[in-house]
Amino acid sequence: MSAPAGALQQRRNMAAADPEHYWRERGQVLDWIEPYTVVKDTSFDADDFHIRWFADGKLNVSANCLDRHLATRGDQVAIIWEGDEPGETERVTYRDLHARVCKFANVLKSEGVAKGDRVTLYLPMIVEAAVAMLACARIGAVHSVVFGGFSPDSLAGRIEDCGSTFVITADEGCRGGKRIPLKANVDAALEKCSGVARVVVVRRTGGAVTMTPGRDIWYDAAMAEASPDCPPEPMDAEDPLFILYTSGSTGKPKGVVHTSGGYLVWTAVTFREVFDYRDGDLFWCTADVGWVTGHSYVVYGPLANGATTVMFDGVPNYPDHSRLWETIDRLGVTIFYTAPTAIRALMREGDAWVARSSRASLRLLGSVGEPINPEAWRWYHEVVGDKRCPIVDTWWQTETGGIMIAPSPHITQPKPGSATKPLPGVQPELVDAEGIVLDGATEGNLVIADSWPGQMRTVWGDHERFFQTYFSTYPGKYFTGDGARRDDDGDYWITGRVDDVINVSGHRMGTAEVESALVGHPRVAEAAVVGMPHDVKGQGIYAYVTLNADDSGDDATREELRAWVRREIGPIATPDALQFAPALPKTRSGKIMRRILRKIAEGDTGNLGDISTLADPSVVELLVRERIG
Ligand code: 6R9
Repeated sequence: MSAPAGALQQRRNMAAADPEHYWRERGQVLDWIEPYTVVKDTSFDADDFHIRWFADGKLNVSANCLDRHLATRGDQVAIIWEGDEPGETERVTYRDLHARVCKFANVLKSEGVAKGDRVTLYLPMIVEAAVAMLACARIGAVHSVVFGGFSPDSLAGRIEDCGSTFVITADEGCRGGKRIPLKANVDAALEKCSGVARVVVVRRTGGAVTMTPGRDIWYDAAMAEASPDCPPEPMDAEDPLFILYTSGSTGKPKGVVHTSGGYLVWTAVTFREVFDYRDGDLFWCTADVGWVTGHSYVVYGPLANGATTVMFDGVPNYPDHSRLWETIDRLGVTIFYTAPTAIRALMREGDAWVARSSRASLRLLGSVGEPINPEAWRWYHEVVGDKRCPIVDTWWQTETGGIMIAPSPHITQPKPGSATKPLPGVQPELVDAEGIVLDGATEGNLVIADSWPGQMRTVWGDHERFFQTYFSTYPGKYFTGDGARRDDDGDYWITGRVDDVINVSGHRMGTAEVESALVGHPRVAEAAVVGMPHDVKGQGIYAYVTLNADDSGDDATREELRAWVRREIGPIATPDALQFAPALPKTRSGKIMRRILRKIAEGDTGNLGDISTLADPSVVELLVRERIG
C-alpha cells in the first residue's frame, strides 16, 4: 500500500472508531458564526428516527463560499464561464462574485423574499445560476433548481410542490447552437400553478420574450439599483439550504432536502479529498447545476475550498467532437469530472478528435452518474488521460449530498469499473433480500449503516415518505436502491439500480413517471416502462403500450407518443423503444410482471423463467415476436 493510501486507511479507521471526534475536527473546514458543541446526533431506528449534525452551530453558506476567501484570494478567479460557442467566456473573481451575490441577495430581499422562502431557479449554465444559488443562501432562502431541459409541466409540478413564490429564469438558453425557450416555458408553467409573485429574467440571448407587467422583472435592471452590501444571515446548521427534485421508483419526483452545515462540510471535505485539489488547479465538472453533481461539484464544493471552477454552458459534441478536449487545452484544466455517457459518446467518434488536443494540463480524471464499463474506463485512461492521469470513479446520489465511495486520487493499482472503497466516515454494507448483512466477497443490496453529515434530511413536505423510502426496507439502515458486489480486496463494484429507476445518461428516471405520462395520452389504455441496455446512454427507456380497444398503432402513433412524453416530462424521458402490446403480462392478481418485460427489452428471450403464474401466458409469446430492436 502506498503512503497516501495507508494514510487514507488510517483516517477510515479513525472515523469508524470515533465518528464524533473525526467529524468534530472535519467540521472545522468551515467558518462558523457560532461554533457547534454537538456533532453527531443521529438514529435510523423507527422509534427514534432523527438526523442532525453540528446542530447548535450557526454559519452562512455563502460567507463560507465567498467572504472568507476575499482577504487571501479576492483577485483569484472563482468561476470561468465557458459558453455554448467555443471561446465565449467570462472570468469572475471571488471579489466580483461576492459583489454580484450581495447585490442579488438585496434584490431578493427588496422583492420580499425572506428566510425560509422557496425560490425556483430555471436557468442555463450561466454565472447568474451560481449567483442566484449563493444569494439565496446568503439570506436563508431555500433554492430549488429545476433542470432547463424539463418541460413546463415538470417545472409547474416542482414549483407547486415546494410552494415557491419566486422564479429566476433567462430569456433563452443555448445548447449545441440551438435556443431553448426558458422564459416561454416558465410562462406556460405558471398558467398551471399559482402562488408565484415574481419572475426575474436574466438576459442571455436577447431573444424576444413576453414580460407580464407586475410579475416579471429584468435581472440587469434590478441589479443596477441594488447595493453591494448585504451581511450574511446566520443560519442554523440544520436549516435547509436547498431542495432538489429527483426520481424514485414510485410516485412523483421527491424534493430532496439538504441542510446548510452538514451538506457544506460534506461537499467541502469530499471535493478536497477525492480530487486532491491544490491551489493553482483548474477544476472542471461538466454537470449542469440542474443535477446534484452541479450543486456539489460545480458550485458548493469548489467555492467552499476557494477553488477555480469551470461552468460549461455547452455540450460535448458542439461545434464538434473535440469540444471538451479543445476547451481543456484552452483553459488549462487540471482536474476533469464527467459522466460515462459522455465518454462513451465521444469514444464512438474515434480517437482523432482527442489526438488533436494536447491535454497536457490534465492530472486527474473523474467519473460519476452510472457504472463505467471497463472499455470506456480504458479509453478515458489511455486516450484522454494518456495513461498519466488517475481516474476516480465516484459513487454517490442526490440523497447522499456528495461522494461516498471512490478510489484514492493516489491510486497505484486501478480497477476499471470499481468505485473501490468508502470515504472516511462512510459505512457501506451489503445485505440480502431479508436484510441479513453479508460478509466478505459477495454481492447484495447496498446500504449505509450509519449517518454522514451530507445525508439528505427529509423529503420536502413528506417526512413519512422519507422514512418509508430509505429506512423501512432494511430497518436501521439507509437503503441506496443500488446493488453492488464486493471483491476479495473489499472493493465495491456498483452494479446498478435494483428498484424501478432507470439511469438514462446518468440521469434518474422513474418508470412510474414515464408510465403516468403515457397513460395521460387519450389513446393509451395502459403502459409499462422498463430499462434496456443502451450503448451510449447506459440504459435506454423501453415502453410497452396498450392502446384503447379497436385502436391499432403505427409508426406515426409511436412518434406521437414519444413526442408526447417529451413534452410532458422533458427530452430525457423520451422512450428509446416503444412497442404496442395488445396486453401486458400480469399475474392473476393483476400485477404486471416487470421481470419478463425487462428480459424481453434486453433481448434475453431464451430464458424468461417461470411464466406459469401469468393470467394469460400467451401474451408473452406475442410480445417476444414483436419485440423492437
Ligand atoms: C451523483 C448522481 C444516483 C444513482 C445511483 C447509482 C448511479 C452514480 C455512480 C453510479 C455506478 C458510479 N451512480 N454514480 N453507479 N458508479 N460511480 O449521479 O446522483 O442523479 O441521484 O443518481 O446513479 O445508481 O443510485 P443521482
